[in-house]
Amino acid sequence: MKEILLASSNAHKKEEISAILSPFGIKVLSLKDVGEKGEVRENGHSFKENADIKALHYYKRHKLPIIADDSGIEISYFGGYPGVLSARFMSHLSYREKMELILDIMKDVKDRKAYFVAHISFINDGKLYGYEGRLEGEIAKKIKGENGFGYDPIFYLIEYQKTIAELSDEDKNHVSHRYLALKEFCDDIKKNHII
Ligand code: ITT
Repeated sequence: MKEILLASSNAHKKEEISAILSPFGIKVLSLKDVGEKGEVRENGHSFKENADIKALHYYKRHKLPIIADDSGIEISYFGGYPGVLSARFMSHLSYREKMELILDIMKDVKDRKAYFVAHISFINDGKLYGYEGRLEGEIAKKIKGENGFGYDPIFYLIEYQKTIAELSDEDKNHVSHRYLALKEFCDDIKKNHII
């Protein structure tokens, strides 16, 4: 098994990324496994910049192959907001309250288009690689479902007629923005042996 350190303190990301990468013979280590607390200032202006910041930070300290994920939700009606600020937007509110606020603001809005975006940065042997996944959906009318994390209960997939939080973990990991980015990463491993 090849080992990669995940530069993230989000346990949900760890679960999803491990499930997607384990069939490729990759074991994902968490920051806890290497005694890290996971505090990095994410002051980039794009998903790529923030994923690079996280990956480089831990590469300097551990010299292991590092993978980092920076992701978020872009809502068309808000001009793409909260985007890179998805984790920090309205941080005094719980996710449930944030979602209620969004649904309330958008209750009569017709343009409900939204995107989940994930940028995966990978560093090995001093080389930096990047992969991006983008999933189109709609902001649901109601909060629905218990699975997943973050904004999954309001992200509606027309193809499934369900929110992502109503999908099984397995189904989410076959369609998500994170899966789409990691698929490119796995293709690169197969073609170019980057690990
Ligand atoms: P790390 O930086 O430590 O990886 P984080 O949760 O702070 O953890 P981000 O800065 O990348 O990660 O913020 C991502 C936020 O975007 C996340 O907290 C959710 O609010 C949202 N998000 C990203 N992917 C999501 C997904 O698959 N489902 C629901 N919400 C998601």
